[in-house]
Amino acid sequence: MSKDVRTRRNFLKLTVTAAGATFFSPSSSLSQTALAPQFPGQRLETGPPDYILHIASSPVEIAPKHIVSTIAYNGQFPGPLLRFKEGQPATIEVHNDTDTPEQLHWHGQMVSADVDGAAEEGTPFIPARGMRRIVFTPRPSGFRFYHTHNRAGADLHAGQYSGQVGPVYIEPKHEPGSYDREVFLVLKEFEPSFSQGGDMAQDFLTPATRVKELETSGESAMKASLAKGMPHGYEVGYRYFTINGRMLGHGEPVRVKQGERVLFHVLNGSATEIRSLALPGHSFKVVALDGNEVPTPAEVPVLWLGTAERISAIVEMKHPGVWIMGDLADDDRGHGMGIVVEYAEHNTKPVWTPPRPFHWDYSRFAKGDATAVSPDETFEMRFAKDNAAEEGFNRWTINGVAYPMTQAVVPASFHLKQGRRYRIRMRNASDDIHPIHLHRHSFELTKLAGKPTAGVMKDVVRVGGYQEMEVDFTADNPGLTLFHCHQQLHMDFGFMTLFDYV
Ligand SMILES: [Cu+2]
Repeated sequence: MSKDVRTRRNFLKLTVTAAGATFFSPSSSLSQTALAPQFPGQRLETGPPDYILHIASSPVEIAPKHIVSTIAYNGQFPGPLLRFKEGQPATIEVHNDTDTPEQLHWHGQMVSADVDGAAEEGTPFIPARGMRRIVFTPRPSGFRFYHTHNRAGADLHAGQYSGQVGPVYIEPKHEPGSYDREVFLVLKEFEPSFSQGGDMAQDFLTPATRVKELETSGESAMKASLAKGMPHGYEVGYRYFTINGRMLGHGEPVRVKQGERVLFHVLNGSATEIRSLALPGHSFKVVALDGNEVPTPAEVPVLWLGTAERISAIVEMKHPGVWIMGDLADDDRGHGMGIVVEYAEHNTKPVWTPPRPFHWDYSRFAKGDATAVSPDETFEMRFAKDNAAEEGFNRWTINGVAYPMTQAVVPASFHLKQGRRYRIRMRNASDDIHPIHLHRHSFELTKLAGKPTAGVMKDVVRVGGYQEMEVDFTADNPGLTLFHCHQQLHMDFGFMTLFDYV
């Protein structure tokens, strides 16, 4: 990733074409609202809301006198931490103070489609200069988040390229683990620009087994495209990198005491990037992935998170000093992706030392020796890239079909029966890593690059280039359900599909 990002940032800045933007114009979004299904069960609560959110254009000071202009929640980045109690209904008023209809998605929660915040599922838009009052019962417990679900297309000010990201913590009925305090970290880049080409380094993922057939197919499609004189499809790079909205060295340090156990809740709030995080001289005891407790908590020297992934990890503070907790990529860390961790009574210059080489393996946190329950049915999905096919952007397909760029609601491609257990067998015929997300359900990782596993529950998982992965889920939340790659450039250009209940 690091090398790639650095390369991309050095590419000539490209002018954004207006053409792409028209795919995603507010007017077309509005007309979709009219087509959205009706939800007769929708409640209109009249009491005071638990939270009020305002979506508005806001300056964000990422370093002293260094202000970026973006769209944010309540004039701050990240958006306010929203705390809920599991199973206790909550009311939220979302005011949209912009001129663009918005979608606010409750990522990782098992809510209904009318409040989930995805136009593709039929959630009504929060009208431009309007308000929507929503009611849902927060669940499951743990670290979730909220973010815009607007498509951005070629508009690098829209969708998740903006500052519309905030953490959610749903308090469980009983709090597991012992720690002294919690620290929420939101990783986020600013000032995106387009570039072309660059391979994504992915040697941090293990198992690393590639499938020859997928590789041959992906590589030959790419060669054929380049032979026709096509350029590489657009990628996005960033100028500034932040944790909790401040560049490294310009925010408040995380102040700790020797012997403290600090529970970090880390969210990758990026639109497109995979991030790493290390703290010299310390290790992370991972206790939850995507907010769900893992069967086997384990210590790791580095965290790796795809877009929208969350990791909750306890760090025992036993190495006094002043440290940089940062991304392994020197260039990204040098441009701000880090935060200072400062022990009491220490005030030296913050130190960074790279950790030993480390590979990320989800199954490290799995149930030992367990095998997953057999599914009732298996869906096959093949992911592929049509290089630069959509006005210079890569077009992405699932089983040969790109989700239409001009329309919000299309018929579902996969059909579920309530109560049944399904397996999704994902085969990635591209060289990119895809952080795959299923709305309104959690899935269990059951096979990683050919290796069986069980017990790890997530809502986003990275599928490596030319790899296979299997995840299982129970159809327990009726309604239209969106499945997509969480990389904004991929989801906007076809990498989405819908499940429905029949
Ligand atoms: Cu993707």
